[in-house]
Amino acid sequence: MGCSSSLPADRNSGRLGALNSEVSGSNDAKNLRVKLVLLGDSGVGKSCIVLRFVRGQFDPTSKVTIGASFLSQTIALQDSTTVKFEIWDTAGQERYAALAPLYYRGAAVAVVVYDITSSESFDKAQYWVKELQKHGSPNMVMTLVGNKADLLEKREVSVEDGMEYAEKNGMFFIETSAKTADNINQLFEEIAKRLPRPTPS
Ligand SMILES: Nc1nc2c(ncn2[C@@H]2O[C@H](COP(=O)(O)OP(=O)(O)O)[C@@H](O)[C@H]2O)c(=O)[nH]1
Ligand SMILES: [Mg+2]
Repeated sequence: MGCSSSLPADRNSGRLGALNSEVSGSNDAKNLRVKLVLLGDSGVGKSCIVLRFVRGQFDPTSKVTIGASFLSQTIALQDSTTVKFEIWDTAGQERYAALAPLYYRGAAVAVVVYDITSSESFDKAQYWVKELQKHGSPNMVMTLVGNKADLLEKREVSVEDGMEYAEKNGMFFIETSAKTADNINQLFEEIAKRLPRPTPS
């Protein structure tokens, strides 16, 4: 079981519909639009992170993601720029690694997620980082996320290990909880701040 960010309701919801509007057009210096992909082992909480960020919800009983789902969310930064994240929440890439390049091709941002209660998922995260270093776009903003930070008593991966690995690989690192909402908005705000800005002509 897990979060499903692919409910049919997405399509017709006025709020998301408005944000999804293609009228917003292309990037300018003040309004960025970026493709973001999530990668990581199955069950680490990728869909829950997206759902928490886009809808402010956590639903531990909803279904697993089938295929890939697409959601978008726009945030405003202090300098009055807006960033529209077009979020590709993948499933299947966990098992069918060969499909993954289809998802991360052209992505400006990759969020690699592991579960702090699973050292196996941390190994898997490192696999994805290497994969992205080999095949992703060279100036991709890469982020390492240790999710389920609320499950402290079950922790298998230390903050230091996460931080050290991220630092070595030039990634931004944060621990989150989709359950308690801890650091979820911060994650996306920090990504937004690190995006390369188009130079005004
Ligand atoms: N305690 C806790 N459980 C979480 C958290 N995020 C996700 N989960 C649970 O982990 C399971 C997998 O989540 P899901 O988002 O479907 O993982 P995905 O396969 O990576 O998309 C679900 O049962 C969620 O309820 C979290 O931050 N804390
Ligand atoms: Mg999922």
